[in-house]
Amino acid sequence: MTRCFTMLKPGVVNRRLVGEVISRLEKKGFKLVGLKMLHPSKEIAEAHYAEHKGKPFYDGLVEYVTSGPVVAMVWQADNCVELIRKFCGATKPEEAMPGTIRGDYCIHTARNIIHASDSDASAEREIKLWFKDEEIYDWNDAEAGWY
Ligand code: FUP
Repeated sequence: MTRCFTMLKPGVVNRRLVGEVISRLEKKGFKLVGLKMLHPSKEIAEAHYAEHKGKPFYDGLVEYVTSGPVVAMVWQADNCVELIRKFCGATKPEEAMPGTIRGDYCIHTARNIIHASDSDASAEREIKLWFKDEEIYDWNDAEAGWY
């Protein structure tokens, strides 16, 4: 079992798509082990996107992510990062396949509605950044064998 950090960006909350996106992730079979809504500080947004510091889109990205509440989640599954990245689709909406979250719900890269960790190492770093240990619930999954 591996974990993936995901974040529904402020546009998802504004557009009333929170339930829809979470529902799609749940139906796929990912196990939700952490969930919270918060308005990110500049500090956490900058730490989260540190690898992009200095790039032309960085300031706008931090401004967007701190512009309102986000929904932060931790999902668990075998090959969780790879599966969730596929499920989210390409970073650029014009490259994201229909049927993926980005392919179905956004038009602009800068508003691509969801973040998902891009490796197990990033997932570990991001989960530590956004969640306390006691906010993760590895509940007993009686249905695990059906996915
Ligand atoms: P991803 O891992 O798919 O979220 O993509 P990146 O880490 O490359 O980019 C992080 C975020 O920066 C994207 F979700 C949106 C934003 N971005 C832009 O606004 N313009 C770009 O050209 C690339 C990324």
